[in-house]
Amino acid sequence: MGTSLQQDATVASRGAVEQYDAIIIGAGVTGLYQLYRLRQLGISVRLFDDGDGVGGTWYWNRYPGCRFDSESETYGYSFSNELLQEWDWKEHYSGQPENERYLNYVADKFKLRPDIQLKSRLTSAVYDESANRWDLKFEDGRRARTQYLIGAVGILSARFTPPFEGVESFKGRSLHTGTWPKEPVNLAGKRVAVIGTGPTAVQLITEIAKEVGHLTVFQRTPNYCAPLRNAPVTAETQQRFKDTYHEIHQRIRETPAGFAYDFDPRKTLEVPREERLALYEKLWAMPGFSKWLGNFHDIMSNREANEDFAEFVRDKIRARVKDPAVAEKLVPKDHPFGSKRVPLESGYFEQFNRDNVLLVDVRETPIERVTPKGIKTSDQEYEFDIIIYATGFDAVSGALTRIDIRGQGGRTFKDTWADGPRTYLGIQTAGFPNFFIATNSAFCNYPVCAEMIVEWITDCLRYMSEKGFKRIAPTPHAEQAWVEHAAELASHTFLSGTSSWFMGTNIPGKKPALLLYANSAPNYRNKCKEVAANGYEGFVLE
Ligand code: NA7
Repeated sequence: MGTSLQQDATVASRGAVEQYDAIIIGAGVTGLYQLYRLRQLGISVRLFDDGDGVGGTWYWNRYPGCRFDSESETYGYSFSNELLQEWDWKEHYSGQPENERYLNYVADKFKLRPDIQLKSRLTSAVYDESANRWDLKFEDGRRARTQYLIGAVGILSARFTPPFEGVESFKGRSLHTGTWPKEPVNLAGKRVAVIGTGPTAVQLITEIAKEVGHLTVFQRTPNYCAPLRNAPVTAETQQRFKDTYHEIHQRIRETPAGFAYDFDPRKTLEVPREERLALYEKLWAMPGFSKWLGNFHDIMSNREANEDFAEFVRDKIRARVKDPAVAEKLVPKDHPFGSKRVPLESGYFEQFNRDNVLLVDVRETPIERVTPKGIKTSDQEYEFDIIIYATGFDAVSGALTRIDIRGQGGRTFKDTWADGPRTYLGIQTAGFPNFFIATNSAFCNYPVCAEMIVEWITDCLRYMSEKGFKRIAPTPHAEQAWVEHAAELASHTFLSGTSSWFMGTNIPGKKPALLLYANSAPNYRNKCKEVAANGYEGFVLE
């Protein structure tokens, strides 16, 4: 494909405008695979990333304790049997250093590096309608022009620090978990604050509590944390993975959320109490998200069913925390189980039994400001050497709306998405031709749907080349129907009642909207396939 395109693709020297057929933004799981696939089309393609290494999420989030909460064997790429056979996962829930090594291994194995430009932050992308090209500007002044622009920026990459008064005034060290330094951070003996108790903080706190001098955890919302039950992968299990990858991948493509477990089809409250409890205990003893995604199917739609399991989890928390007053603060009571991402933990609650760990409930005593010495709540000033913001991300839309993207008629992407994501299939937005959003925004184990989206985009570009099309964008009608359909699905969940990154309500001023597509992954995949099979129904190809 693309010989003619390739002919006019000239990589200009620095200072001039570089020209490509396709540009990918982001060197994470999706971007690397997209690069691999597009190169197979024979077009000129360049991948740009802000970091000075590949890995995306697994490059940036190098805070202590960072690891998968997906099973390792389901997170690796499935596209290359050679890769599957070569790579040994050391733990069932692999840690960040190994995950970063894995993605570097992939970049080397498939010789992706020559087409990757690191330390390049995209600041603007403007569509030139007459030439059907995207003009890109990077922070360092670099400029590039491309026919196809692919945003593989991830759903959790735009870091969020709450706008506390005085953040800049703090004289100690401030860190965000999402931009953790490469050099080791010496926490030994230090007075450390962690703001946040989401999945990131839960991993971090468990890891650092034993090392720091004193740790103060500022909690706004307690979470239904559940045991991860990580373990090393034995040689025998490793071999089993390698021998059965075909079955593993087939299974995770069939389940609703891309994991190797499926919901129990029975209705919670129709199952006798003793039997229910036996299932809860069984799930609790199992690793990973089994207690969420292997539970009765109606825990995510029926309040009473949800409450039945939520109470089981609350008792599990109470049993682990010695001081009953601290335990009650750690017990979530104001939102249903699963309406926020369930943090998986390996000894989190026990950290609050340590003498050097203090829990501050910021609903009781709100943070008033950050001071030069530490954090001032309505109650007192706490002094720190280090403040760690484990305060999450401007999810899904943030990474794109922070770039100045302008489509047809100068329309900005930020304005277009002001009320929430506006897409068709999650992949394209009307008025932004040849701009593809290569992120998995389904409720799905990330790489499982990301691989599908990359393949869909690749097939689409191949189809366009074969048919002589130069431009693709969804019709406003197809987009509107998709937005309504996504909202309709969202209305059947109870996610909208809880503040979380799922809803965007963790970001002050962000309009509440479910940011993820609340359909099962197989339904989503089938819909994408069907659209392609019908000649990209709902898209205008020119
Ligand atoms: P999350 O899940 O968004 O958690 C952020 C945490 O920071 C959460 O406990 C928030 O409390 C807390 N937060 C945010 N703003 C404030 C303010 N202003 N004051 C006090 N506390 C605050 O991000 P994570 O990084 O933990 O996890 C994101 C995803 O990464 C996760 O779902 C996994 O998929 C991987 P809140 O709950 O909003 O009251």
